[in-house]
Amino acid sequence: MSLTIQSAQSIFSNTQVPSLIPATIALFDQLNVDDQLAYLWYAYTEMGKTITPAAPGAARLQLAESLLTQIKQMSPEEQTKVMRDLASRADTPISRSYGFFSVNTKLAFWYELGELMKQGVVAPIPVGYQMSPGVKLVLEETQKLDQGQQITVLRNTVVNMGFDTSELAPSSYPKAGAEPAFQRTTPAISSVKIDGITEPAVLGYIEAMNADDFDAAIALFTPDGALQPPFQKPIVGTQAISKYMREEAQGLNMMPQKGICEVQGDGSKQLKITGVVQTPWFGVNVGMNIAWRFLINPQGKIFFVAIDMLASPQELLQLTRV
Ligand code: 45D
Repeated sequence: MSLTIQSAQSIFSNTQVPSLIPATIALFDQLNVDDQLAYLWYAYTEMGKTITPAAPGAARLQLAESLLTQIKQMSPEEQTKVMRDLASRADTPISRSYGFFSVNTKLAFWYELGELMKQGVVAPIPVGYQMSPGVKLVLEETQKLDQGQQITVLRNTVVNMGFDTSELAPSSYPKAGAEPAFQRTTPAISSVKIDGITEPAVLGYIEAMNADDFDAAIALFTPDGALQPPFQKPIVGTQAISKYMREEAQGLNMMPQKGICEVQGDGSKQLKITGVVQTPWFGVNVGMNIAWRFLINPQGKIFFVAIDMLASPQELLQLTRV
């Protein structure tokens, strides 16, 4: 019997409890564009009182530089329009360029825009803007989230901005392979120990990811293997996974804590591991509670791994099927 991605997606299906993250984003999506920008600004600055992202490296800003330079030269009205176009995913040249950015370059672009707003170089929220009840509601919902969930909401809204370029031919901007490296905030975690887990492919995966050694991580997958990031569809095939990892998995600290392993009749194994992941954007200051659900084929290769955001820290201990 061959393994399918569809059946792999449903292993340990009790992990996917309703998460407050998509619920909050759904509320956000209902706001009009000015309210969305205002919400994000308030959420971002409010969060900034306790945690602020690390300044992106110069290399990453360089990818966003030509847009930032154009925006700096605009009138405040034009600057506001650019932000509205990004939030409403309008088809404009700037919104298209942004749509081609990698996740981390989108974040770096907004980081810099935020700094320019603080300096008064770029227009802040339109003068006379009155916070609507809708914005208040989404802010209240956001306050119920832990910090790891809050930064995920911000990240995902930033990712969704800009013109949807998924149907367009790839742009030459940014250049392929130009994704700059993240500096690790802490030394790589070398020896991996996970309570209840001895599976070499899993231990090897975590070790490789903690060293940004994506070639080593990819070598653990079957050629038709898949990786499913939080709230996304599976990314299928080692080439696609490799590209994704280079763009989005650099500098992550993965700290799996415990797990369970169930051997199936055909010799494949299903494993669920819970633990904490830190992003280089916030370093050791924010931990995200997550689960990995692995399907290992009888030959010991990774056929499927899903990464899920956990709804609460209690779920770190929730390792059974029911
Ligand atoms: O003016 O095993 C606004 C994988 C607009 C790989 C803004 C993984 C208004 C495999 C936008 C607000 C990657 C899947 C300004 C594991 C405005 C694997 C600016 C998981 C100025 C474990 C906003 C990794 C800004 C995970 C600057 C779970 C916002 C990674 C910046 C999670 C927000 C990473 C930032 C997360 C958010 C990173 C920097 C959640 C970063 C979030």
